Amino acid sequence: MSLISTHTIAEHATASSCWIIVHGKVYDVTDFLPEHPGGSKIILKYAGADATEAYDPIHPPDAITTHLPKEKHLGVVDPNTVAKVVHKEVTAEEKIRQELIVARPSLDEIVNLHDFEAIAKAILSPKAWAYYSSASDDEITIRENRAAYQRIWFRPRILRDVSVVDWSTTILGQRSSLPVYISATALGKLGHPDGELNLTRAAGKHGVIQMIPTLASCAFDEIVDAAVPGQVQFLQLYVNRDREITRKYVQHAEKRGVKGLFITVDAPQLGRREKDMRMKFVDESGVAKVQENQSGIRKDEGVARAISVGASKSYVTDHIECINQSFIDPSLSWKDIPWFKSITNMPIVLKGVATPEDALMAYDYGLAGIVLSNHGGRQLDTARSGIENLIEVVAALKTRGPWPNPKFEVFVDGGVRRASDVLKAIALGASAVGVGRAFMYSFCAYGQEGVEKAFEIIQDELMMNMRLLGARTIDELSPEMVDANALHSHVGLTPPDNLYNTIYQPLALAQFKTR
Ligand code: 173
Repeated sequence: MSLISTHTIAEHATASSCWIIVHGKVYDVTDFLPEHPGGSKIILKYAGADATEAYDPIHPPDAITTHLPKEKHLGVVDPNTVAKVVHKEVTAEEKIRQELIVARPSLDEIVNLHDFEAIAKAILSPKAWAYYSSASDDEITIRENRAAYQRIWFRPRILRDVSVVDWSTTILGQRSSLPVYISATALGKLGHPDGELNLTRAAGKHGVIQMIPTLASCAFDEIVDAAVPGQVQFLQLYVNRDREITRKYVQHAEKRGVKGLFITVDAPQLGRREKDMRMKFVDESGVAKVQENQSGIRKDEGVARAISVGASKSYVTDHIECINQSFIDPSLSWKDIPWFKSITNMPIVLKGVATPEDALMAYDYGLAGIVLSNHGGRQLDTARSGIENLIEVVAALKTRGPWPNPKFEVFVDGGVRRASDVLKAIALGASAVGVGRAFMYSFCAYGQEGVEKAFEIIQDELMMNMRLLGARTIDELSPEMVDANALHSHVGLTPPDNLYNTIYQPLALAQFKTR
């Protein structure tokens, strides 16, 4: 491979000749500019220069090598020409962030899952925190996801010899050390250089099941390769408009040993996440930016929308490129279900069901289960919580036959932070619950060790709560152990969730220009 000097690369910094550096390799992306799903502008920002930092969080490492024809791979950067000391202006905010990273509490001081979130909030880049923490519109649903669990009260049983308790279970027929699986969250590398691999490695050590996101920062095969023999992984699927791409992806996943397919059905269009959207008006360090009127750039799109709405090249943020075009298909419908069943033998679960009507349809279509989810409050705001929907859904499914039904499992996700939340969901009929953000924040804060610590915390809490509840196994959890009478009441006083509320970042209003 030829060595190319940074000087030569810098000469190709326009739309008529555009070279970029990614991971030390030089690419001619001139012809690719009009095809880039994120638009050409974002690439041109790095024309003639190193684009790795912008590329990494949102592209699998092999995206550029597989999409760009071989003759456009020009060579490698001549290391002798790379400036040795790169002086980057460090803002006051960035300095504080760096100091906080060093001053993180030791892992021993972490006692609950909220701690990870608080640390992630302090040390993540403003862009990453905005993207991860945001939810749609007024962010009512994201908060309701927490509040709903607190409207359920326990009815513990006593004197049951709880010296031995076992919280292991099976999920879609697969052994799991916890009644909790790692739910899919996108763009892990925004928060940690190893991205989703932190989850894979921790899950492999602890026998926890990981759901691999379609929009992972790491390549799918990288995540599967990082699993230990026998480790169970599921796949979360965004259905591409081009069904051939989806077919290949699903069949590849099955061939690589993935044990369950979770099709996201609550996102025909992405919700408006205002914290994320406002980041367009803020620079990397969190300082408000004055906006110029750049044509072709809509200013109301955040990270998630920018990379998801393939239909229009104008939906682009300044700093985020598209990973993929058209991977969300708004025409997806029940009519597609037989096709999914024809292309895979994996159990198929619909992720994002919210009503008994749809739960029964999923059942009648012969699917393996549903996730009662509102996408972590990121889609339809004021949608009810999964845990609230669980009660009606289980009642409806009981009309189809005995319950629990080994052929049809119901999962719940959204707002789970405590083992008590997990136990409430299972008592009310869920097979297991999904946890997304909390595990992601644990690796943002401490990498793989953080995720392992999160598992340990959940186990400790499970042991204590199962003993106090009088349930020795997951099977012994029953509806009589909870009082969910207040669950459907959306008014009333509940003690405030102080830990969560301390972290919760209230939505902000539009900012005046700085003079
Ligand atoms: O919730 C999300 O942010 C999400 O699912 C998503 C969708 C498209 C791109 C990135 C993330």
